[in-house]
Amino acid sequence: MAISKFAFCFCLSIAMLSLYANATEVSHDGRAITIDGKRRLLLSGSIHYPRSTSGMWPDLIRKSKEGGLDAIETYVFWNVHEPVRRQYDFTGNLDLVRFLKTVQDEGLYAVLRIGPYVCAEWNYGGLPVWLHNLPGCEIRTANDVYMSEMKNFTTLIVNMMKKEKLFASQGGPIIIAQIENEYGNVQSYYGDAGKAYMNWCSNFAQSLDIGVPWIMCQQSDAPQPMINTCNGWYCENFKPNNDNSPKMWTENWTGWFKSWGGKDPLRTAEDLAFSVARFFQTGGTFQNYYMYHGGTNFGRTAAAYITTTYDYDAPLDEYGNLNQPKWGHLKQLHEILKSMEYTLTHGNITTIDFGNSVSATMYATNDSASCFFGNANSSTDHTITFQGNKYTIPAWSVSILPDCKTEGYNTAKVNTQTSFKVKMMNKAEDEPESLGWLWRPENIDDTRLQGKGEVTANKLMDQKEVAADASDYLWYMTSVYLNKDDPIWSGNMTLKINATGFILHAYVNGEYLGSEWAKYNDYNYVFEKNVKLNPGKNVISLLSATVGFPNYGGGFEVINTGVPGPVVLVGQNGDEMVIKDLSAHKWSYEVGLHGLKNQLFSTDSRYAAKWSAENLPINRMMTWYKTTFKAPLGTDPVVVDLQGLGKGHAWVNGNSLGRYWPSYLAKEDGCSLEACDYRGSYDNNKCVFNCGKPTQRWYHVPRSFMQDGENTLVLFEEFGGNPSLVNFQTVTTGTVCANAYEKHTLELACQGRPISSIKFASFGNPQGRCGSFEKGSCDANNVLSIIQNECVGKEKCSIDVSESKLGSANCGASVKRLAVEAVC
Ligand SMILES: *[C@@H]1O[C@H](CO)[C@@H](O)[C@H](O)[C@H]1NC(C)=O
Ligand SMILES: *[C@@H]1O[C@H](CO)[C@@H](O)[C@H](O)[C@H]1NC(C)=O
Ligand SMILES: *[C@@H]1O[C@H](CO)[C@@H](O)[C@H](O)[C@H]1NC(C)=O
Ligand SMILES: *[C@@H]1O[C@H](CO)[C@@H](O)[C@H](O)[C@H]1NC(C)=O
Ligand SMILES: *[C@@H]1O[C@H](CO)[C@@H](O)[C@H](O)[C@H]1NC(C)=O
Ligand SMILES: *[C@@H]1O[C@H](CO)[C@@H](O)[C@H](O)[C@H]1NC(C)=O
Ligand SMILES: CC(=O)N[C@H]1CO[C@H](CO)[C@@H](O)[C@@H]1O
Repeated sequence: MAISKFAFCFCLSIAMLSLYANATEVSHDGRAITIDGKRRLLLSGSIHYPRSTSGMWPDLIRKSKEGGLDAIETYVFWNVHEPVRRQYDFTGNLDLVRFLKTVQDEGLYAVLRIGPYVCAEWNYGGLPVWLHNLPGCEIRTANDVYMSEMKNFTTLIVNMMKKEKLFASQGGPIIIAQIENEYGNVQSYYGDAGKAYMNWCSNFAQSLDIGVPWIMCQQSDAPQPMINTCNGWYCENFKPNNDNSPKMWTENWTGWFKSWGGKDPLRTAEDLAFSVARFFQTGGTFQNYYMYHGGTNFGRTAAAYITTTYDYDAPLDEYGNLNQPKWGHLKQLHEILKSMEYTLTHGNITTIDFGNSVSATMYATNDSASCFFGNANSSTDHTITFQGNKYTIPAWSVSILPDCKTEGYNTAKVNTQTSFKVKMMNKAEDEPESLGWLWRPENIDDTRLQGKGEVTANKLMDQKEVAADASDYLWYMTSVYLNKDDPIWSGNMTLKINATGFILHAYVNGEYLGSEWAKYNDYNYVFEKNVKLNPGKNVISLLSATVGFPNYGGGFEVINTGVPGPVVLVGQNGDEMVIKDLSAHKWSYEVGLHGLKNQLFSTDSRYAAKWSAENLPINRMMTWYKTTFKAPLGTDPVVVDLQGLGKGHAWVNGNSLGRYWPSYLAKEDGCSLEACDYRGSYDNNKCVFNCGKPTQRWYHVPRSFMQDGENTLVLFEEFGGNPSLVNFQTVTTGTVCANAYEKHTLELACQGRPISSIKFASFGNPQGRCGSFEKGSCDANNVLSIIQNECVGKEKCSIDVSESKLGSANCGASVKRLAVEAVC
């Protein structure tokens, strides 16, 4: 059966191919992906289209191409495309077809990871929450309801791609597609049904007949012809499960994401380049950066406790600027790897092990040879003798010798400038020093605090079930009648609530009682507070607020959310503790907030006029604020500084900037930037910074959200805060530092602005790091004035690093370098 099915598909793809004049034939052998019969070494980078705006796409893709990428990889985000079952949205930054056409227009290939489970620190892993509420549905396993929905959406996407001729087999950019995602990591949780589901995914994908190879990442048992691929910080030891599958790395984590309360990640350019070079040293031929541009979690797209910024310390920063030196150091690596494409995809591979984690790998064809010298020793530089010559390989680095004689690149020797960004005001003319604010209370007093909702049930319900993720907010409301004879009565009682996942605000009889919340990866918590109740009726109103749903792990889809309970009153009767369980009381539910339903954030809200400038409140919970502003001058990216606010949501001209939470400080300890050593294995706790500061203070306002003249910023402040310090800033390059070794070229650029001065320049063995450079024991005399003459007043300059240009440094035989710090 299976054989005849494959034969059938094969005929169809040939038929399909012949229909398209520009069709590209994509296939593979055990060595590499082949394009029109030619083995290719492919460098790819992830850019998720909903994490930027369509206006940013051409620039992001151009910078990716300039950085040496061949392909852009993206997931497809089901929950934003089908927010309500069978109601679709492919507009604005959800216009997948336009994104892929932009990739094609820039001359790059695309890798489409349809999933449609995508993980990605994306709300609910990209699955629509309504799936959870379909009767009989079990997610990501052999379940007919789920498989039918997954099939429906995946088919829709594939048909859309085919209609627009976007597969390479039709002349389009898509060379590879992915079904499911990292399922191998959780398959055992689903038992035999997991295995059956995985096989079903494979057969289903094949049946879609797209004419390009399918991959399954982190799926060591992927059946042929699916190619199993690797995700991780390092993939040098990965082996595909079939001799006919090339060694492919679908996610090389360029940095890490950030959670509320978490610190800022830094993965050094040296270590990232090392991991890439190791992968190609050990036979890899396809490599994808996760992320190449991370971007922003606009709206409510972030997964549980993930920040609104998704910068990821990627080669392009959140706003689309070059993250230097990472971008440039990788660009140079890509150029040298590309120059070796033929030998790396055809040559015989010979590896010599020198011990102490040092090895040399030669790729040899009949008429050329290329070499990698790898030193995976995290502490010691090593010198090897290879074909009669001596080579020193710094610890935790790879040297690349395209001709096996001359070092063309070493991953630890960064010859690219480091840029430090600064934030500037750039206020438009007549913009006042500080913004003027209007406000409105969120309307809860005569409704929610009275316990009035639209749905009732005699139980506590899961937030997914009641709200289906239509809003962050869900009210849980109940009444409790007490008289003074009640055994619990003591005038001193405790309200105790088991809650999970989110934030809980509790009100009793119209009075605010307190709040409590979960933490990233630590979802269960108990709210416990003394409460004074009245004889007679008492109203308890609980507001549960999501900060995104979990996205990862076996069973993430069924994790309880909201207030699963129990909700109890604990009282004292003499010495006896009395517990009154309210969990099975009649609970009344209301999804969302009045201000959200009435779109107070929208410029044409019918409440637009009903704001007040009087008695502007500070530190008041459940408060709406509004102001107008002019966009900062220039074209640099814009951020809004929300310092002083608590937690909530922000909009500019009705466009969501995402959730904000500047009052959530990153943990105090564990920062180690000063001691950051690129050597040794990276993980997300290494080299972190921003300890004790707001997890996220600045929020991206894409230029396309703003217009000339007046713009409106609306904030919904849930916790209470002070908007008086809020202001708009532009992000621009402030300081650049560069280092280049002798025989290289040092390049400095201020991103479109002139270099205003040179703070430091030394040729010899300068010490320290950017911002605190010092001269070493040897140094050429006139370097500062040479660099000043060449660079000041120019947007960029380049200097050949040699004694003939810079003068003798008197360092003897040791390797010399030029270090410069310039102010933009
Ligand atoms: C998806 O399901 C709807 C019915 O809900 C059906 O009309 C449609 O044809 C299905 N789409 C595909 C591609 O199967
Ligand atoms: C690193 O090199 C040192 C010095 O040669 C050696 O003692 C050590 O065992 C090496 N470590 C590894 C992991 O190879
Ligand atoms: C090398 O030469 C041999 C003999 O001429 C030939 O069979 C082989 O295909 C060549 N290999 C490569 C990689 O060019
Ligand atoms: C590659 O290896 C094959 C098989 O070991 C050998 O026959 C061939 O000569 C080698 N070619 C080169 C260029 O080393
Ligand atoms: C109420 O009870 C709690 C603990 O049960 C106790 O700590 C607190 O002091 C009591 N308050 C009053 C006013 O009795
Ligand atoms: C409520 O939370 C407490 C503290 O984590 C825990 O001991 C208790 O078992 C929870 N109750 C239920 C029913 O989950
Ligand atoms: C899929 C995968 O390799 N996941 C790894 C990602 O990195 C974390 C942290 O280093 C590991 O724990 C995971 O196993």
